[in-house]
Amino acid sequence: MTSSGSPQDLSILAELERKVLWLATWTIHHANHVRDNADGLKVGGHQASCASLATIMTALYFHTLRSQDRVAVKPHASPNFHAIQYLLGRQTRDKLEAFRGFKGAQSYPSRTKDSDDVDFSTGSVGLGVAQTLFSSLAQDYVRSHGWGLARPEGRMIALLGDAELDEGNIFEAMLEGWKQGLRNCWWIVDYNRQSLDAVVREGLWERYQNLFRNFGWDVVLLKYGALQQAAFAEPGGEVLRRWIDNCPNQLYSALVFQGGAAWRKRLTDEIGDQGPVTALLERRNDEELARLMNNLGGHDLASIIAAFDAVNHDRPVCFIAYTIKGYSLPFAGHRDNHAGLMTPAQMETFRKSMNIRPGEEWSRFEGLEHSAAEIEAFLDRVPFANAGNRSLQAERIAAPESLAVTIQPRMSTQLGFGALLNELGRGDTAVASRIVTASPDVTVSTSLGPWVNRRGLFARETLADIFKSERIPSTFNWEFSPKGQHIELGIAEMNLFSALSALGLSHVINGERLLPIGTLYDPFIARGLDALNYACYQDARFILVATPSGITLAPEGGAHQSIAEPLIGMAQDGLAAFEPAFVDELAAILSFALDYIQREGGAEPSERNWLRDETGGSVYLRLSTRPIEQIKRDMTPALKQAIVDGAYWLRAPGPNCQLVVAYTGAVAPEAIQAVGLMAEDRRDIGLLAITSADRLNAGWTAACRARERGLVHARSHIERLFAGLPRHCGIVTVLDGHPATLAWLGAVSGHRVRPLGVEHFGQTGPIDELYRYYGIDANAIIAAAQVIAPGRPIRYLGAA
Ligand SMILES: Cc1ncc(C[n+]2csc(CCOP(=O)(O)OP(=O)(O)O)c2C)c(N)n1
Ligand SMILES: [Mg+2]
Repeated sequence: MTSSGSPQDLSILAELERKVLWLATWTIHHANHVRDNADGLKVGGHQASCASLATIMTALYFHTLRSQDRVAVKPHASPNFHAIQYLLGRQTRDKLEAFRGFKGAQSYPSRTKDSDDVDFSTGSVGLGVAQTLFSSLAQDYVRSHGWGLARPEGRMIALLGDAELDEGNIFEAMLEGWKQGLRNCWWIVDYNRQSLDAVVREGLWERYQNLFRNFGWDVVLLKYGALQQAAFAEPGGEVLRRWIDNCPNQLYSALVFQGGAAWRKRLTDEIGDQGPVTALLERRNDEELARLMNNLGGHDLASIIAAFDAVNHDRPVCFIAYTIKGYSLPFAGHRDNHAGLMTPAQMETFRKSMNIRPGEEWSRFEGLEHSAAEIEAFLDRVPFANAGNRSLQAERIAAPESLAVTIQPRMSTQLGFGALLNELGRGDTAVASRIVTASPDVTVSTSLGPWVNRRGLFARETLADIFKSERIPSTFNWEFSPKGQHIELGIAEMNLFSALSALGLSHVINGERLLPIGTLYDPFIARGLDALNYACYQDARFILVATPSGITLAPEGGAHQSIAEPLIGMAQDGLAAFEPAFVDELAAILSFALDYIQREGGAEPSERNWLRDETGGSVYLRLSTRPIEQIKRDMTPALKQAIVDGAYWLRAPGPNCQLVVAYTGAVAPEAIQAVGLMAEDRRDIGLLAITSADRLNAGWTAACRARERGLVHARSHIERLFAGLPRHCGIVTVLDGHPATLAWLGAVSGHRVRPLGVEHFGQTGPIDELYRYYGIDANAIIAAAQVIAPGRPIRYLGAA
């Protein structure tokens, strides 16, 4: 294929464009009007949004893309994507017929749920866009470390709706991209000047243009199609151009909808008395006039291809392509067209205009002027489709069975994390070389400093540490180099998650395994939560270390206290959450995590804990800055297993157990103290250390499901732990987080539970006072026990 698109190719591309539009709209129509939707719900569709991007996507996929390029497609252009894949023989008719149905082609392109080679999932607008930027940085990271150099560099491309640019995460990403020297990234804005509800403000393109240029991007405006450019060259053409440039978005949309006669009337009224332009208008009939006015840059194949072909550098480029939402469909330009569906009668007219015979709607080459052989031959030459499997793989890196760490008598889990990474950083192991850390301006305060001192900061270009060269004493070595292994991000937590999402897909995108570890303060997970959810949804693999957490961060300030995060850890699909209390537990969990994030396998649950551990996932570690007395013990394989499964008896309950105290995380000393103080007044007390409420809960519900399917012997880890507990014993649970995190424990075997935790926040102070104030100190545990496990008065109540 010639690079600029020969006339022959262009005419085939034009046919393919029509075909893409037909298949996309038909797929939506089929799901709504043909398929039997027993529940009577319209499944909806985005025919207008598809029409808006059909030309650009045709140019991109059938001409411009190379196999190594990766694309995030605007969510509601999903039918276009599936149609293109179908034409390339990579999507099945069955999946299209089941569009938006169970296991059918997905409403929004999905890496994990679609079968037709989706590079990046989309759906929550803005996130796929940022993903391409961070994927480009991830590619640079991989190549700078000398990996994957046998493969050509890919371009990371986002096709985005103009209203997506309302999402702040895009600008956060742009700023970070500028700092990191972004390359090989294209964002193509489908500038149809319509969002879901409305027509967008005037002149946005100019703000975008300035913004992008400010951040070092090239901006290419695709405003006028070839027909318009030719008309502007005619006598009077300049007047027409000026009218177009000055026409408000609302009016342009309305006239597009109304068609040729309305155009003529409006143009004649407004510029018809200005000499040669009258002749220009009169030379065209209504239909031709409408075609001319609809001929915006984003619907002109030749202009689009020429603009794409003209990029001969690796700087980031933003294309602002003027388009019409609903282009060539009956509701083109109508403000309400976002969820608009063509009626069966309109679809019938459209089918005829496409020369498609009834019953041949799905035929790949139906209604085309070129022969099937010509089209096939063309498709065979499409560069994007010609390099085999684009979903890459990478070997697993053997994770160490155990991690070395010197445990001090009193230590916090956060300090333990720093020490563990420091030890990892000291060694010359494969695992250490593949770890890449990232933090949004909290590298030092999350204890990554020692690791960074050993492994350096990453930048494509070496940058010396001036403090060091000036011999100013500093604890930290802040040197940037292409071999550095820490990515220092600005404070935007959204960017941390987008970066983890990109780094965590390196094995499939770059064919090179990375082991990403991101650190941030626990409360700020909420700031990037949608990006975290998005990263998990597309099965990116990473370890998230959140510290400090809870009210235990005490003097750090009330505004920073986190309550809901343990529940997020439980509820977030694809993320295994842990909250260890002791550093040896953390070491066990981290060595598990380094392996777990690399797993991908069958979904069969293990009979041992009923977790689907073989499928792997990402990991969230909720840590604390509170130094607590460490337990001296051997980490036996059985203990390590129990820690990873989610819980173990720190003090096993006796046969007549009246009370169990179950705790998670930094409140371990309070739980231990309370149990000690109650030992004389309640028989056989058990003390349960819970390292992962998430995994305990998941194993339990999975075992319940298994029993309901008839596997009567299925038992989860928590059911085994509770097996010997008498019915009458009470359970007091406690954690520095929302009490619901552990409240469900009572449902496992029918015990009464008093869940303690934090429900309100904001008061700053020392840990002991805050624990007392919020009711998670030893005394609160004893008071709860006194009520839930009645017996003689507990003498130390009030003494703790
Ligand atoms: C985070 C988020 N908020 C809201 C939505 C709902 N939504 C889907 S599309 C859309 C507007 C799309 O407008 P634009 O991006 O311009 O695309 P167009 O349909 O014009 O192609 C909205 C608000 C969403 N998908 N994600
Ligand atoms: Mg739009």
